Amino acid sequence: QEYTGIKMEVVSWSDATKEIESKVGGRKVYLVAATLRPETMYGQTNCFVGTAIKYGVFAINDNEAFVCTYRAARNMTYQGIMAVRGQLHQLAEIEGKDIVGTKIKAPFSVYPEVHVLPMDNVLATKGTGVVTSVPSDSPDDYQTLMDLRKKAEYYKIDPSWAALEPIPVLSTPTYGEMTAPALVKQLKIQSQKDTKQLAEAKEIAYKEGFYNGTMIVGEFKGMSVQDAKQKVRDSMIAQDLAFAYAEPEGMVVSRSS
Ligand code: ZZB
Repeated sequence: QEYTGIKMEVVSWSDATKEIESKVGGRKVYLVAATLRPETMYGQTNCFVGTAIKYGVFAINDNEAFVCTYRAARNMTYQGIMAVRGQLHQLAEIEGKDIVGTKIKAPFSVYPEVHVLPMDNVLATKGTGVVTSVPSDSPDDYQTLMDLRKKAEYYKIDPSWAALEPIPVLSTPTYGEMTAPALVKQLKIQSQKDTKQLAEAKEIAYKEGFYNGTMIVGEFKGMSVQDAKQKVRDSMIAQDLAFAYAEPEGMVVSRSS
C-alpha cells in the first residue's frame, strides 16, 4: 500500500502537550497523516487522531521530528525517511487525547491552519495513526465532523476547532461537488458509529471520485482526478510538504474488512 505522508507542521501545541516543545531540541515538529487521496488535500478542514492511541515524537534528522505511531516510525526507518537506516530516535511520547486542540498547518488546503480533533474509528494498525480530514470527499471525515459539532462538550473540544466548512474539491456526475455529504444522506448514516454503512459509502466515494471525478480547485483544476492524483502528489513532495510512505505487505488492516 503506497501512501502519501502529509507533513502537517505544528503551529501551537494544545495545553496538554505544551511540554513537548522542550523535548524536541528546537526541531520543527510535524503530525504526519497517511493518505491515499493526495488530490483532495485542498479540502482539509482538520486532522484526526485516536484518543486512546499512543503516539511518539520521532527525530527525522537534526531539524525535523514526526508525530505518528511507533509502528509507522519503525517502518519509516527502512524507507530512507530517517537520517540513519534502521535507527529510531524517540524524543517524547504523547497520548492522542492530549494532542486534540493542537493547531497545525494543512499543506495545499484552502485553510492554511487547522485543528486536531478526535475520531473513534482511527486504527492504530494502519498508516501513521494520524488522519487528515477532507469532509467533502470522505464520508468518515464528514460524519465525524458533524458528530463533533453536535456534541462538542461530550467530545471535549472547543466548538471553534470544528467550525471550518467543507470545501468542494472535485466534481462527480452522480454526487456533484460534495460527494461525502451526499452519500451520508443517501445511506442514512447517523453517526460515526455506523461503521458498516460508512465502509460502503467510502467504497462508492473512492470509485466515483477516481473514475469520474474532475478537479474544481487548485493548480490542476479542470483535470480528471485520475490524471491529477499523481501530479498533486509530485508537487507536494517536490515542495517537501509530503513524502512516499509504504505499508509493508500483510500489515494493512482496512476498516472495511
Ligand atoms: C484523506 C482522504 C480524503 C482520505 C478522502 C480518504 C478520502 P483505506 O482505503 O481503508 O486504506 N486513514 C488513513 N490512516 C487511517 C487510520 N489509521 N485509521 C483510519 N483511517 C485512516 O483508507 C485510506 C484512507 O483512510 C486514507 O485516505 C485516510 O483518509 C484514512 F476524500 O486521507 B484518506 C472515500 C475516501 N476518501
